[in-house]
Amino acid sequence: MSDTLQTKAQVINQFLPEKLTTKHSAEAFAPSNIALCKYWGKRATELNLPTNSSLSISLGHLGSHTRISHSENGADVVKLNNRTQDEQSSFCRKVIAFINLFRRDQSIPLVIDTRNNIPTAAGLASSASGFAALVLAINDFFELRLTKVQLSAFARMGSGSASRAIYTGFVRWDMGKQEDGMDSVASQLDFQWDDFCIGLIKVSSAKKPVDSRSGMDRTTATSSLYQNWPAQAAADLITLQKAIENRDFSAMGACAEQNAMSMHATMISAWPPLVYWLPESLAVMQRVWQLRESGIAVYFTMDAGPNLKLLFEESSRKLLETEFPQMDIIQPFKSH
Ligand code: 2P0
Repeated sequence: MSDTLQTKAQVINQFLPEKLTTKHSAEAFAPSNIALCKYWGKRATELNLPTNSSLSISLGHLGSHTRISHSENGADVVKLNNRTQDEQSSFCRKVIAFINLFRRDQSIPLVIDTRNNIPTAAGLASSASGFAALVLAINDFFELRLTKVQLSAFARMGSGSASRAIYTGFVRWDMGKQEDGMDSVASQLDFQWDDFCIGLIKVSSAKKPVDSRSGMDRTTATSSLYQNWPAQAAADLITLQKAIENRDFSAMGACAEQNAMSMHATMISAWPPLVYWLPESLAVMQRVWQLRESGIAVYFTMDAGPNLKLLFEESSRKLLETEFPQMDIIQPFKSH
């Protein structure tokens, strides 16, 4: 797997005016998303170019709000959930490094204020919605008039899954094949599924020992099962898209669950092994399998962590709320 020769700065620079103009302030929102066909592995790390296409469902009103305004004191200020972040913190450094791709050498001190409304109890990553909201706010603040394709490509350079967070509903991120990644972008599938429910079950709030970026790198470098992954993901993407088009909930759920388990199989066979599951994760999986045996259409998916996301329809909601009282329920297609 070789890295592309182009840097983020080189790719982005082609789409920027020489001298930036600025607004007084700009604000943007991007939703969090959960992959039904996972992004797992990169063919090029600098631009976060994936080895497979992926498909996600966005989480409606749950995500990140980012506001950009001029800083009065001549220095950048980065805030997260109303708290000013230390300039050495990894959050602050990531945000400033990303903004600098656009600001380049122009002295425009900024206040970048991000608020996540993802319930802390949900155990969801916020880098996808965070980078998508940031790129949308940058586009507005600097009056760049970028297209959605460009916004998705630039969000991907912050975090792969952020490419999908430019859109709502069902979103497909095509892996693309160009070296500059400008064809590795997401698009929205034109399908509503009003009864679709996602149940977030958090089994642990402990910081995970290996973050998903490192986990992905370790898996691609050391797991012999990984070689099967790109072909399986490609087949799953087709199955999922058909199931969504046909409103076939069981076909959709079964494919999403098997896709997540296959991704975890590649992690488990990495070295050193990556087992994100906790005993409580397995207990929830087993309960889901029992419920399915008894005729309830419920499936799960999991990311690089111990928490589960249940997939079900409105008709099973009451029963599942009783089974899993700790679950946060999201209906991506219902307005709140
Ligand atoms: C996904 N994950 O499709 C997959 C499933 C985790 C497991 O996207 O390195 O934070 O920033 O591109 O986007 C999490 O990985 O990785 C992720 P980077 P990212 O949702």
